[in-house]
Amino acid sequence: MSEAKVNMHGAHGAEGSGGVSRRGFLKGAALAAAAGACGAPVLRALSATAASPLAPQGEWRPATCQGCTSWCSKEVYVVNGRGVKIRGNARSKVNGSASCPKAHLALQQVYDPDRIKTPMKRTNPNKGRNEDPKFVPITWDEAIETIADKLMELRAANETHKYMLIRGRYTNLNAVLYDRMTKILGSPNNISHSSICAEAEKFGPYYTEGIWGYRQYDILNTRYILCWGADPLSSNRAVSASLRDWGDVLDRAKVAVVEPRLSATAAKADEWLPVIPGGDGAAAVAMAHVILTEGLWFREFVGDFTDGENRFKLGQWVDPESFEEKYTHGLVTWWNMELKDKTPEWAEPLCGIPAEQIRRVAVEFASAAPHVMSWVGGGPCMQVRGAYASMACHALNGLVGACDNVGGALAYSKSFNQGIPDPKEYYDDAAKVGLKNEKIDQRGRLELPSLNGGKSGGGVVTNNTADGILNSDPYDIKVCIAYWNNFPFSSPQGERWERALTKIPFLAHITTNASEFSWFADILLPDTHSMMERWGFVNVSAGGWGHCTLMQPIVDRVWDYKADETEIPWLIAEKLAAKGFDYLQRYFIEQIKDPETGKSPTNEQEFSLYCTKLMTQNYWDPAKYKGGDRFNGWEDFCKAGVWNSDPYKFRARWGKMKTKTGMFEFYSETLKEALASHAEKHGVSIDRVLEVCKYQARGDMAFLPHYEEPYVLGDPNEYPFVLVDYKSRLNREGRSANCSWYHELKDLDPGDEQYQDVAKFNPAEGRRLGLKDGDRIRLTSPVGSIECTAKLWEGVRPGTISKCYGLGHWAYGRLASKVFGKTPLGGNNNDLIPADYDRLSGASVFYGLARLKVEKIRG
Ligand SMILES: Nc1nc2c(c(=O)[nH]1)N[C@H]1C(S)=C(S)[C@@H](COP(=O)(O)OP(=O)(O)OC[C@H]3O[C@@H](n4cnc5c(=O)[nH]c(N)nc54)[C@H](O)[C@@H]3O)O[C@H]1N2
Ligand SMILES: Nc1nc2c(c(=O)[nH]1)N[C@H]1C(S)=C(S)[C@@H](COP(=O)(O)OP(=O)(O)OC[C@H]3O[C@@H](n4cnc5c(=O)[nH]c(N)nc54)[C@H](O)[C@@H]3O)O[C@H]1N2
Ligand code: SF4
Ligand SMILES: [Mo]
Repeated sequence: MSEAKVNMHGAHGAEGSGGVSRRGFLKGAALAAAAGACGAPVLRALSATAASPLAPQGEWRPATCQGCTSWCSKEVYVVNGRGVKIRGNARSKVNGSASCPKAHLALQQVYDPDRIKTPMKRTNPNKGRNEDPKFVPITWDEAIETIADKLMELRAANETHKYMLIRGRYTNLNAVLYDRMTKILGSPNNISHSSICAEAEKFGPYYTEGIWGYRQYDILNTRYILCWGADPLSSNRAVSASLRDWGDVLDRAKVAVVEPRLSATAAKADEWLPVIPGGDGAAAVAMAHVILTEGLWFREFVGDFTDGENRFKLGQWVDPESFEEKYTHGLVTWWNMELKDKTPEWAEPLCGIPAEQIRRVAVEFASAAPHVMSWVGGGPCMQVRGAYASMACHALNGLVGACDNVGGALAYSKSFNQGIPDPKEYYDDAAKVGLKNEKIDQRGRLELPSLNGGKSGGGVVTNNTADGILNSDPYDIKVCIAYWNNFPFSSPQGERWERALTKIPFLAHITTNASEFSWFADILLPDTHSMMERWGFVNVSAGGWGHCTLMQPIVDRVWDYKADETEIPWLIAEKLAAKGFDYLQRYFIEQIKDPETGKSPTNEQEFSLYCTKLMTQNYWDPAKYKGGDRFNGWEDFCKAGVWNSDPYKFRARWGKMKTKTGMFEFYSETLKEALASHAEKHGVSIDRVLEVCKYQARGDMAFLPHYEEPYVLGDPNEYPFVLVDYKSRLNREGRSANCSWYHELKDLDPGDEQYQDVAKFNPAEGRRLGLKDGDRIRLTSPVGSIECTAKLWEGVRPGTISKCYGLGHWAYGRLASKVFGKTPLGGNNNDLIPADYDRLSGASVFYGLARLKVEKIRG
C-alpha cells in the first residue's frame, strides 16, 4: 500500500497534525491489538504515542454522527490528527450539545484494529460461507483497474444493465455513486437499503397527508405522547435530543407506549400498553372510536356536525351530509365503514390491551389535543399488513389536529440542498438501452406494488433483490459494487443473500470493516469512516428545527482509505476514460466544479470537496441565501459544521397537503388512485391486488385506515412464541458489534446483560419451560435457528420472546464474532425472520411475523 501521507483536513484552516508520526501510532495500535481482543485499544494506542502528560492540546472540530438516523451534528476533539472525544455540536438547534450513549462508539469504530487497511483481492475462486476468501493486499491501482475492466466487459457485451450498485447507509453525496454513475454506465439497478429500513412507516403519513418521509416531533410543547413501537430514548430519529429533553417532557406531558416489551421509553412512561404483536391497528381504531363517540375530535381541523350534535354513537350509521369537514376528507366514511362498532372491548382480545386502558389513553390523549402526538415507529408498520396499521396509528394525528401543530407530529423542516446537474447528456446509446430494463428487485410487479410516492413500483424492494439475482429474474447480475451495507446480516433470511452473492461473478465491497457481505466479494476497498475521515452532509429535523450537518475529514487517515461516494467513483471514471469510455469522467469534470473558483476537479480529493461545496452551496454562499442560518462563505460554514433552518411554520400545510384532495385523508383518494393504477397496469381488479399481496381489505376498505389481523408464520402449536425484535440503544445500526463498549454496556438496554445475547421470556412462561437465567438455548422459526442465552424478565409480554438485534456476526471482526469467518457471537435475529414484505410499501417485515420454538442446549 502507498506510504504517502493522507492529509485531508484543513479546508477550514484547521491546524496540521504535527507531532506524532503515523508509524508511531501504528506501533501503538499494533501493541494494543496484540495485547488481546481490545480492552480499550484506542486509549492504549494514545498513551503509547503521547510524549508526556503535557503533550500538545488539540481542538474541537465539527463532525456529523451517523450512528443512527438521528444524524446529530457533533464535535470531535482532535489531538495530533486523531479523534479522542466526542460531544454534541452546541450550534445545532436539532441536537445541541446532547449526546446519546452510542455516539462515543464511533471512536472505537474509527480506530478499530480490524478495519480494512488496504485494497484486497480474493484468491480463492470458490465462494460460499465455508470458503475462506483468502484475501491478499493489492494496490488501489490494481483494484480500480480490475473493476473498470469488468465494467468495460459489460459494455462490450451490451449488458450494461447487468451492473448493480447497492447502497446501505449513505450521505447526501450518494447522488454521485448511487445515482449518476449507475445511470451513466447504463444500468437501472441502483438498489438502496430503504425498504429494509422503514418504508412501511412512511406509508400512513403519505396516504393520509402526503408525506413520504419521517415526521419530527415537537416534544417540548406537547401534552401527550402516544408511542406506537417507537422507543425515542433508545432509537428512532432524535435520540440525543429526546434524551436531553425527556425529563422536561415528563414534567409537562403524559407518555403512553404501545409495545410488546418494556422498552426504555415504556419504563419511564405513565402508561405501558403491552400489545400483542400486530395488534396495534385494533387498538388504534378503538381509540379513534372512543375519540369520536366522546366528542373529542379537534373541530378546528376536522370540522363538526352542521348542527353541533354528536351523532357518532356506537353502531350507528351517520349521514355524510350531516358533517362538515374542514381540513380532512372522508371522516364519516371512515366511521361508517370501520369505526362505528370498533369499541375498546372489541379490540381487547385482538390487541391484548385492557379495554379500560385503551379508553383511558384515548380520552386523555384527545383531551390534551391538539398539543399531542401519535408517534408511529416501525414496530406496528414493518409487518405483512403493516401499511394499514401505519395508516390507522397515524390517522389519530388527524383526528386530534396534531399534524403540523404546536406540540404535535410535524413534517421535516424545509431544507435547501442543491442537486447535482442532470446526467442525461452523458448517456450514450448503450446506456439509453440499458436503462430501459426492468430493475432486478422486481418492484412494480403485481405482487410487489411498492407504492412509494403514489407510483406503482415507485420504491425499492431491497430484500427481494436477492431472489431476483438467485432466479436470474428478470436477468442475471454480473458485476456489483456495494457500499456501507451488509445485507446477509441486516436482511431477514439473509442466507438468501449469501447464495445470491455467491452467484454474482464479480463483486466489489466498499467498507470500513470486513463483514458478512465482504466474505463473498472479489475486491475489497477500504472506506473512510463517515464521522471523521471524509466529506459529506445530511439533513434531519427534530423538535421543530431542521439542520444540514457536514462531515469533514478532520482526522488523519491512519491507513489508505478512500471515500465511497466520491473518491472511488472518480478513480473508476479515470480508469474507464483511459479504456475508452469517458462519459462518466466528462460528467464529473464538466458538471461538478468548485462553486467558488469555477475550477474543475483534478483529483479525487478535489472532486469530493467540490461535490460537497456544490450541493451545500445554498447554505453557505451569501449570494444564494434561501433561509435559516447565514454564513459568510464556505470556510465559515465548515467552522460551524451545521446550518439550522428557520423556525417551523405551524399549520402551514393545513388544507395544502400533498394528497389528491389537499386535505388530511381518512378516506385516501390518494391511495385509491395509486392502487387503481397498479391494478390497471396488471389488468386486474384492486381486490385481486390486495389478495395477491396478502391483505384482508376488499372494496373501499382498502382506502381506509383499518385493522387487519397480523400475518404470522408458523403453527402456534409447534412454534408457541412470537419474536419481538428491537434495536439496542448501542446499535449503530448493524455496525457496533466490534466495539468493546457495546458488549460492556449492553445492560443499558432494559432487561439485557453485559457481554451476552439474551432472549428474554416472561418469567411465568420461562419457568414453565424449565428455563433459568443463563441457560444456553436454541431458538427456531420456520426458516432458521440461532443459539443464545435465556433470561427471564418481567418486561416481556407473555406469548412473545423479546430479543435485541445486533449480535450474531460471524465475519465482522475479532470482538464481533466468536471465531472470525466461522462462529457467530450470539445469534442474528434475521436468521429467524422469514423474508416477507408489506407489499404496498415494499418494506421488509421484521415484526409480528416469526413464530419461534425454544430448546435447551445440553452440556
Ligand atoms: N432484525 C433486524 N434487522 C434489521 C434492523 C432491525 O432493527 N432488526 N434494522 C434495519 C434497519 S432500520 C436498517 S437501516 C438496516 C441497515 O442495514 P445495512 O444498510 O446493511 O447497514 P449495516 O448493517 O449497518 O452495515 C453497514 C456495513 O457497512 C460497513 N461500514 C461500517 N461503517 C462504515 C462507514 O463508516 N462507511 C462505510 N462505507 N462502510 C461502513 C460495515 O461493513 C457494515 O457492516 O438494517 C436493518 N436490519
Ligand atoms: N439506538 C439506535 N437507534 C436507531 C438505530 C439504531 O441502529 N440504533 N437505527 C436508526 C434507523 S436506521 C431507523 S430506520 C430508526 C427506526 O426507528 P423505529 O422506527 O422507531 O424502529 P425500531 O427502533 O426498530 O423500533 C421498533 C420497535 O417496535 C417494537 N415492536 C415490535 N413488534 C411490535 C408490534 O407488533 N407493535 C408495536 N407497537 N411495537 C412492536 C420493538 O420492541 C421496538 O421497540 O431508528 C434509528 N435509530
Ligand atoms: S448515534 Fe444517533 S443519536 Fe447518537 S449521536 Fe449519533 S446520530 Fe445522534
Ligand atoms: Mo433504518
